[in-house]
Amino acid sequence: MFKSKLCQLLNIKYPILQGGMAWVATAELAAAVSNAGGLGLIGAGFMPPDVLRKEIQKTKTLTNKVFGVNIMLMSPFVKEVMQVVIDERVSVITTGAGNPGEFIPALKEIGTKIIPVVASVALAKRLVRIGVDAIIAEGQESGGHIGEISTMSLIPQIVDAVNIPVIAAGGIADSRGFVAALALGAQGVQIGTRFVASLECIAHENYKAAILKARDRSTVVTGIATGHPVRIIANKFTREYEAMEKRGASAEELDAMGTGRLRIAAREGDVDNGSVMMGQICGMITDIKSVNDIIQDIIGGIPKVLRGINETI
Ligand code: TUI
Repeated sequence: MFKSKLCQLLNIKYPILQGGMAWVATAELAAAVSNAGGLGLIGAGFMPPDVLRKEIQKTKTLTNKVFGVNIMLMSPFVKEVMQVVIDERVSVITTGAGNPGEFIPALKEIGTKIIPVVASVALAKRLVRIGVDAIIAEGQESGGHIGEISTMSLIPQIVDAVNIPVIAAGGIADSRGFVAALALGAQGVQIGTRFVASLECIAHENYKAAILKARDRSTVVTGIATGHPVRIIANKFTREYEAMEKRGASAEELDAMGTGRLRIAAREGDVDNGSVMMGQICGMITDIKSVNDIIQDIIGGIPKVLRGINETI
């Protein structure tokens, strides 16, 4: 059924990647997504290299399918983490929040597929020239660290600008989003928030409950002034952060205030003082189900969406 170039490139059944989300995308979620026919990824976030190595080794015990690692380029351990990925011969890496250019030659040498996340046409073009294998184009609907362009505007512009597979991310959680992404020219999708609201995801139950409770306008973007915009649920923490911004706090003070907040939310379940990252599609997510059911519901729902389109045009 899937002739997507991405399935051949990555050796996966369905062109569905799981977002490599720090503190929630562990071996359990990555293995579940890969076992269900997508591409699961460990979110390395700010993980020290030895912790990542253990997580990779754990994933290998949970699945014999391909999986990947998402590397946060703002991590202080980025160089060491890249070395772990190389040592462990991880098949695919995605990168977030920066330009992975300096690491590309070493990864290409061992055949690791490199798929950076970009939020602009300019960066996509630059990365294609230095040999990346595909591009994840992430709209500002996404959770966590984001760019400025919406998925609807970003995907077709990146598709027109590059000659490698484009994966759409931001605001996708069901068959409609999947078909829409392909209509815009993408070869596949990356899904984050929907996979956090799964049985297999180890995120704290309060975090999952916050996704189910959230509506379309529940998220805000903090950090625009510091140059690190992050989409999170509006809560006590974001109100305190905004108050500090109004008082004229420095970028360093503001960044320091945000440090460690994602772990508090995702692992300790403090959804008032923590940074509860999620995408704007959260308003549509109303149940916790297995990763396999999430993927099968998306794939199984495609014919109905296509029939609906055919009846309309
Ligand atoms: O990276 C993400 N999402 C993330 S990372 C993260 S951890 C974090 N914690 C606190 C503050 C900030 C981050 C949480 N969520 N998504 C991928 C992504 N990358 N979205 C946008 C970008 C991006 C933005 C600008 C990539 C490159 C870029 O410009 C780099 C350049 O050189 O132009």
